[in-house]
Formats: sequence, structure tokens, C-alpha cells
Amino acid sequence: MLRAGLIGFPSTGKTSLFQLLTSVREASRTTGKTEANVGVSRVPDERLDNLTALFKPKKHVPATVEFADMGGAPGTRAGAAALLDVAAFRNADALLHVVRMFRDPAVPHAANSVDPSRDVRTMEDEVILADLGVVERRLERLERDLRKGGGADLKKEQEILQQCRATLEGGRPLRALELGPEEAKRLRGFQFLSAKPLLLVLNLDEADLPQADRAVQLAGLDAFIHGAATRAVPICAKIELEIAQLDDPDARAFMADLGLRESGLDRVIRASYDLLGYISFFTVGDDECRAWSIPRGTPAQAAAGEIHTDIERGFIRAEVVRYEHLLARGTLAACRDHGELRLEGKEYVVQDGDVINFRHAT
Ligand SMILES: Nc1nc2c(ncn2[C@@H]2O[C@H](COP(=O)(O)OP(=O)(O)OP(=O)(O)O)[C@@H](O)[C@H]2O)c(=O)[nH]1
Ligand SMILES: [Mg+2]
Repeated sequence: MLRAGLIGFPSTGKTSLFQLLTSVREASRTTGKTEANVGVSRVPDERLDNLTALFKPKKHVPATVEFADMGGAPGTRAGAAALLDVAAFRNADALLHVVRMFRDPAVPHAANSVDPSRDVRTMEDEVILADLGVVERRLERLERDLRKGGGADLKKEQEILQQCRATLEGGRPLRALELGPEEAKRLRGFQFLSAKPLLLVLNLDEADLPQADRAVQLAGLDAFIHGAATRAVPICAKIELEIAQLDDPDARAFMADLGLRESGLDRVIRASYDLLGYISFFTVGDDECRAWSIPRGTPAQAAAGEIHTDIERGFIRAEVVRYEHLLARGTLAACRDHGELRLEGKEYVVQDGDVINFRHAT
């Protein structure tokens, strides 16, 4: 499952957003210790809804994203160095930086003024500094070990970390580094925060909602989001809270009044999913219709492992049909009759929207 950590300065709306995204109303407050509250959201997917309408299965299982919000006392431990102590953040696949754009004078701002581009830059610097600390400690250690006569492997690690240090000292995040697969693999173990893809969640003022499409420009972040693995998505947590309290038809009417096509939460979840380059494939049947998440470029056999390691191990072949074809024909048999059901081997690269039945030995 895909994991995202919510970071941000105090009172920017992290916990509000977390509760909205995960429907965890009462976040557990652990005092003293650094712990994160973790919750799960469903990835909205119209395709799965349509497949469910077609198969009328007993169960319908959407893809999910896990979100982590910093627990503990509100307004404390927002700094990036603190996040390094918390496994849920170190292990995250992506960081979601909740950026305050709402102006409400009733909610004090940690820096006494609302300035999204300053906050984004400051957080980036903190994240870079936290990683630099990790790099420097490791480099010192490596130098000692190399003096005692370490091998070529340590030397290689030193070279990569020196490259990281130069990048970080230049004020650039590690996600900006272009690494080969070998180097990327070596760095993965360090779980650097600045290497994680970054989604800026711009928490708009209600009054700015009509200009949501221009949120990035309003925030002065055009240049920033051109960085590698960096995106932005606008939302208004306050409005979303109001929508969440309405029944479905009322919520839709309210959204239409505001000119919103989809809920901001759906946008945040989808943007996280896109940022990470994840795609979905589907399994269908009378028992269950289900969406599975995999990184783009995953071969069929590895995709089978997402369902069960036994299916991966005993993989024979994948029966694949495009979602669009299945929806148009109505049944798998009709797709087969029209030559739209393909048999693929283990190297087949699974495509977004594939409906797959894995044949496997037991
Ligand atoms: N006006 C307005 N207030 C908001 C919005 N989002 C959050 N708030 C308010 O801001 C305050 C802080 O919200 P939280 O969600 O607790 O913020 P947080 O980032 O988790 O704060 P800490 O955990 O204390 O750092 C609460 O009183 C919220 O009701 C918004 O979009 N507009
Ligand atoms: Mg909070």
C-alpha cells in the first residue's frame, strides 16, 4: 500500500485534512512520545464503480492510501528533524506538505503572517538540513571505516553520499538528483526525507476558492513546482469539513454552487497516487471486484504478487482485457469472442486499467 506523511507548520490544517481524508474523527493523542496517527483512505475510481455495477459482486474493494499525521500535542514538533524519529514518516512513499493559505485571524500563524512561498521554502530547507545531518554522520563513520581498510563497497557508498552532500549543501533536495537504479537502491535504506516525492497541499482561504485553479500562482510557487517529483493541489479544508457533514445530494448541490467538480479530498488522494506514478489494475468476479495499486512499469508476475505470493510463485499466464472493452461488451466471454481477451506472459508490463485474471499453479 501507498503511504503518505502529512507535514507542515503548526495550525496549517494537517489534522483537519487527515481526519477528512481518513474519516478518523478522534485522533489518538499520545503524549510525550513521538508517534503518528495513521489512517487509510480509499482511492476514488469511477472504473471500479462501473465494474461493480456490471458484476454485482458481494464485495467491492478500492485501492487505498495510508496517511500519517503527527500525533502528540498540537502545535509542536512540526520540524523536519522531529519527523526523522517517526517511522511512519521515514517509511512514507511521499510527503504531503500542508501549506497555509487561509487568512483566518482567529487562527494564529506560527510566523505571524500568511506567506505560502516562504513556508514552502522554509520547510524544504528544514528537510534538506535534516538529511544533511544524516549524510554527514554516515560519511564520518565511513571515513573511519575506510581508514581501517574498508572494501570497494564502502568506497562506492562514500562517493554517492558525497554527491548527496554536495546537492544538499547547495540547498537542493535529493529528489533533484538523477540516480541510476544501483545508486537509488543504495540510498533507499537511508529513507531520506528530501528524496521523497513532495505534494504541496495548498489550504486555500474560502474567499480564494473561485481562483483555486490559480492557487500555485497566487502562492508564488510556479518555479518551485517545476522541481523534480514535486506537485501541488489546492483544497479548502474548511469547506471540505462543511461538505463532509452533508448528505450526498446536499453535498453535491453545495459543491455545484461553489463550482467544484469533485471533492478536494478526491483530488488530494488522486494527486498523491499520480505523483508516485502508481497505476491500477482490476480483478473482477461475482465474489469481488477489486482495484490493485502497482508502480507503473510492473511486470505481470510481480503484479500477481500484489494479490498473493502463491499466485506470483505459481504464475502461468495472465488473461488480460482492457477495462474499456469489458465495459463495452459487458462480459468476459463476449470479449473473448471478439479477440479482446489476451494471454500474456510474466514479462508483460501491466497497463493502467487492465482487468486481469491470473492463471497459476497451486
Ligand atoms: N479558516 C480556516 N480555518 C482552518 C482551515 N483549516 C484548518 N483550520 C483551523 O485551523 C486550526 C488548526 O487546524 P489543524 O487541522 O489542527 O492544524 P494542524 O496543522 O494539525 O495543527 P497542529 O497539529 O497544531 O500543528 C483549527 O482551528 C482549524 O479549524 C481552513 O481552511 N480555513
Ligand atoms: Mg495537528
